[in-house]
Amino acid sequence: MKIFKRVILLTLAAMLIGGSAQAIPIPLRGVVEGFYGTPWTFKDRADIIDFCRQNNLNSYVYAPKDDPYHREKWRKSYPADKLAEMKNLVAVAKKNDVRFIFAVSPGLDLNYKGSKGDEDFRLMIRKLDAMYEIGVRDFAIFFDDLKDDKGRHHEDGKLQAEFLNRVQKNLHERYKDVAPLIMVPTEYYYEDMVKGDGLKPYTKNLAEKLDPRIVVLYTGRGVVCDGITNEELAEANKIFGREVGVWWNYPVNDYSLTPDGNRNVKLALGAIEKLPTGKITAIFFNPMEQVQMSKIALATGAIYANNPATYEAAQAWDRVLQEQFGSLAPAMKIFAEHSQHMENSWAKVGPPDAQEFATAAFNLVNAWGKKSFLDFAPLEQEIDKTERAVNILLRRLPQKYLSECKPQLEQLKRITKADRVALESLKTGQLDPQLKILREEIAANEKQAIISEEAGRKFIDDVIKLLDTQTQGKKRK
Ligand code: LOG
Repeated sequence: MKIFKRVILLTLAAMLIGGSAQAIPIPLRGVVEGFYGTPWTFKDRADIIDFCRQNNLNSYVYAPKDDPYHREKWRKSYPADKLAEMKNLVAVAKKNDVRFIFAVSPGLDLNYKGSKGDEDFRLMIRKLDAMYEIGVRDFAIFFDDLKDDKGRHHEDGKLQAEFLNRVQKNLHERYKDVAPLIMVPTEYYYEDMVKGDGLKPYTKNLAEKLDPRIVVLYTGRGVVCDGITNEELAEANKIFGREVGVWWNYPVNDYSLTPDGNRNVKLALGAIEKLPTGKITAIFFNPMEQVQMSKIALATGAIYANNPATYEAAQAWDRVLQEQFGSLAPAMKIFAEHSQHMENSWAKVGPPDAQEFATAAFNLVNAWGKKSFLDFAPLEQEIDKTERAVNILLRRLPQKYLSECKPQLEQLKRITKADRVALESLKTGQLDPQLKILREEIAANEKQAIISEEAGRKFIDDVIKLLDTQTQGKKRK
């Protein structure tokens, strides 16, 4: 009995020590409205700020690329109506205990030298002062995306640093309650900072001259990349001589383009993953124009940012889907599984889409190639499951979500319909002529929605290829 008691006590003690290891949240954590495309409305922003509070995120960065007053016409003051909306938003942020970080991107035409330089400095201060007056206490200046058509930029790291130092000094001399300035360099991802064994001159000069109190944000190895390791973060810290913050480009989808220029055609509905488990000073997640759909990834990001060391992407994803979609969570998970991975020639992030579906399809195609036993059941189940989920969501998802994801749901519906025809074609060994028509319909609709490229869509293409070559083979005989 005594021994038994001791075992229980020891177990309890171990649980207390091990299980309650103190969470260490990232000090600055939140959302950066930093995407290209239609900026969010003030209602969207108030909603996201409320979402931040609920999820223990403490910052919202105002940096919509296509707000002219943020970038192209940065010198201009906000008109009275916009300023009034901004003031309301700042008050909402304050009420929610969320820092409202106001950012300007002056790099397109900022002058650094001479009287023009002095004038631009004055205009920048005027711009920030107007924000101070409506209650903003956090400021950021961004210099990203200043490359020309040839992929070159003409920025001088020393001049940029001097400009930022001067802004920081001016603000801090006049105001006692302003937070350290935040900046994004022109070379903001690792592969753009280095050449051969050394740093490129811009980064070297910027790092050397920049006031050590100014917070630098970087995006990782690339602009949109498949994670950041602790070592990579340490390397960036070393380069800049300070603890850098992370600007994380997921779930942003402004680079998901169709040839005719439509944006945001694929939704990023996966969990945040592969981020550093050690100490980070700041992290901001760049969302999609689709504000409600962004909340899946953002809420997992919040779980991450509140305790990076213990974060488990799959577990966080389940929890978030349950919290946000309740009884629709199982259907939503199936849909989201088909829409996580973002990839193009320069970007790669997010878990692979619908892995079980893709594996079932791969096994079948593979078995066909090897002329071995064809087990149709696993893929048939995946198709059934997906089709059911899509139908449930199209019928029952509240309008605020449906208005953001209906094209993608309908596209997944087209894909699963074609998958079923493809599966039947494999069963009979004959290519159903319907399949190519369905495939063309899918292609035509990719102007609005892209989903499941390497899972559902790939199976259609694989089957067309398999059965086409077979018929051609027959013809040749
Ligand atoms: C932009 C950002 C954009 C994102 C994804 C940074 C620092 N800047 O290529 O505004 O939403 O990539 O397209 C960016 O990431 N530049």
